[in-house]
Amino acid sequence: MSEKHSALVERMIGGDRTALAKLITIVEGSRRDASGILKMLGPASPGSYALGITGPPGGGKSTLLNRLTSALRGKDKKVGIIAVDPTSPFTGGAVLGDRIRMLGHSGDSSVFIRSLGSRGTHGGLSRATGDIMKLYGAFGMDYAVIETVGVGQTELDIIELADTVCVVLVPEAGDGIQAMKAGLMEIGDIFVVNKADRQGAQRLSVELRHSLSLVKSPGSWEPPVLLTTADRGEGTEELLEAIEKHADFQTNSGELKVKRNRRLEKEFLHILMDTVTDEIESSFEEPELSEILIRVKSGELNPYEGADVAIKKMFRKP
Ligand SMILES: Nc1nc2c(ncn2[C@@H]2O[C@H](COP(=O)(O)OP(=O)(O)OP(=O)(O)O)[C@@H](O)[C@H]2O)c(=O)[nH]1
Ligand SMILES: [Mg+2]
Repeated sequence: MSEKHSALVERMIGGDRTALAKLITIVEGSRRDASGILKMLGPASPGSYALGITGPPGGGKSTLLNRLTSALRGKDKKVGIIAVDPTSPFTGGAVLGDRIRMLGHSGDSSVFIRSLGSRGTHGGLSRATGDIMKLYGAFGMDYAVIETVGVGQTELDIIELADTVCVVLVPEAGDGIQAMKAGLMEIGDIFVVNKADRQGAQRLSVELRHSLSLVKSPGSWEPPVLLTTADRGEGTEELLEAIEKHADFQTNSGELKVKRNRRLEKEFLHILMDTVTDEIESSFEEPELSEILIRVKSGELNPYEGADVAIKKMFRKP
């Protein structure tokens, strides 16, 4: 089996999109298989620049991303997209196809789009998203873009994988307040008021600038607030410029390196804990340990005591 995986990895690195698609499916479906495949990619390479697009549902994130993708393609950049919908039980094309609105790029071999729902992502959506981003990096994508609806903890965990986070809001009643409640003000590097063709866009942008000015600190990045009308493509170039500016700022200040190093540390600890959990589960197949389990189950052994004994046996501690 790993033979087959290594052949797929080789083909994927050589630019084969079908191999990339297959690897994504495998990585999404099983943490163990993902581990085997990602080990083949070697040490963490710089990979793709990770961009996160988040905000309330229906704000025009996908429409904006579609435009942004065209702008990036205009600069000959390769783009890998992951549309994450934690509330959707579906994965794959048919249902989410509509959400992504990327039909304009379907024939472009330098754009790859994947949808992720809660079903089928063994080991968590955030794990799967991070692993797919690594595949995009190995495939040679310049940008790996994550689109997610910014509402809950799962989404916040996912958006932490991004080097630059764009928060997309719309001039609808309470959107600014919602953003603050959902913790979006803290995570945004760039704020976009989309649907600028609608009333209240200017007012929302002023409100946002005001709240951002209150938390400003000298020497740090000052998140810009941009106006866009995504369905007409207005404001896309300015958005791309802001993204590039933020990337440069972080590179020059050293923040990007710090952010990525921290992410690697967190990922490593997660992997380590998952691996230990797997080890523990499989070690109960050994008679010595299953006996401890039986004694705990029957009430003969206190669970805390049982855990101490089990750990000692598992890790061969004296
Ligand atoms: N009036 C107006 N409508 C827009 C604009 N941008 C997007 N829309 C429309 O808003 C609707 C939602 O757009 P999407 O791009 O699907 O929004 P989304 O944020 O990706 O939605 P979810 O992924 O479902 O959360 C669509 O009908 C778009 O055509 C805009 O600038 N102005
Ligand atoms: Mg969308």
